[in-house]
Amino acid sequence: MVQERTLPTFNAATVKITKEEGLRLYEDMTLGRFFEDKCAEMYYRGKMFGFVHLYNGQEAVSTGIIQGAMRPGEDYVSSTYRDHVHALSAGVPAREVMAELFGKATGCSKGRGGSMHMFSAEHRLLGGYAFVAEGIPVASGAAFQSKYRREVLGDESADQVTACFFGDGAANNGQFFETLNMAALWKLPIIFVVENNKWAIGMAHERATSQPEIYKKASVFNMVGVEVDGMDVLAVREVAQAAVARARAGEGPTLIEALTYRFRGHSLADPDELRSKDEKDFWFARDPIKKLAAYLLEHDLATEAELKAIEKKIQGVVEDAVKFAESSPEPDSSELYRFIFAEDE
Ligand SMILES: Cc1ncc(C[n+]2csc(CCOP(=O)(O)OP(=O)(O)O)c2C)c(N)n1
Ligand SMILES: [Mg+2]
Repeated sequence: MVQERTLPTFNAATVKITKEEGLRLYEDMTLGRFFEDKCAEMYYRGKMFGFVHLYNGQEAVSTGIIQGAMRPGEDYVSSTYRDHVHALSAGVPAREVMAELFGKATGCSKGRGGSMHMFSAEHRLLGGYAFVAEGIPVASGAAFQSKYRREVLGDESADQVTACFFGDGAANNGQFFETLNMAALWKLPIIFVVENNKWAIGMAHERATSQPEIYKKASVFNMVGVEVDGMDVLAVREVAQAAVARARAGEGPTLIEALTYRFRGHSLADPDELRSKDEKDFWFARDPIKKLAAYLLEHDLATEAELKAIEKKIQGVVEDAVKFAESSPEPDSSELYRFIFAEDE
């Protein structure tokens, strides 16, 4: 049997959630999963180019943080190259994410970004960043401007919180340490979310870091650090709500380490031969979508028929996104130099 780090316990009996919110979380996670299963199909059919990194298995993190604790579209989100599902949770329409993956002009980054560079000013998605840890200082800049506008310029409406997602591998990069120091010093309204999926491509987390419990690194910055079972959307939602409340109250950042696992290889080009069957089985048995479904059924917050109806609806959303992407135009070559610099409206 593999030695897995003990997942923190969570008392689901204390959860307060309405039926409406429970179903919303279920819908968001289902969208993430179905959307990406379709991405794999489209990639292998040659519809997408470049590297495509899927998020299957990690959905409870995106949904629990963004949909469970933030104000999607008002608060800021920054991501990595594994960004499709963060974009969907932040409210970017599935059509625009799929069209971006197809490199079409109707994509959220106008077909210029592709899989690793989802962006939407409208949805306050600060971008997917392909350089490991690159989003950490960018997200902190967004958090800084909220604080500056509120406290220095007196704009009471500038109470946005920023969620900054990155991986275990990124937590060994210098930008992590420099930025967490400043964010704590300046009490920025930000939550740093490390999605510890145990691997950085083929590098096992334990082989790359002196302190594998990443949340403990927060203490040296006088920052709150918490670990959470990243396969349990309700547990993620709870720690995220506390972190967002702290950030909005001006009490500074939190480092959340979500223990999770990607169900597929690093990218769709990865044959995924390094990870053991035992390890995969351990995590497959903790599928976050099945876990939420069981909770909702057990607590009379949903019926089988309601969950099936959501799945059917989402299948339709994903099919529609593919049709939209396929029938959308390529970016026009006359516009090759557009969108490099900001334009006057
Ligand atoms: C600065 C930098 N160094 C190296 C790479 C190559 N690279 C791409 S993904 C990756 C692994 C990152 O792993 P992690 O942060 O755990 O994220 P995950 O892929 O597990 O979501 C590396 C080293 C890169 N993109 N950027
Ligand atoms: Mg990783």
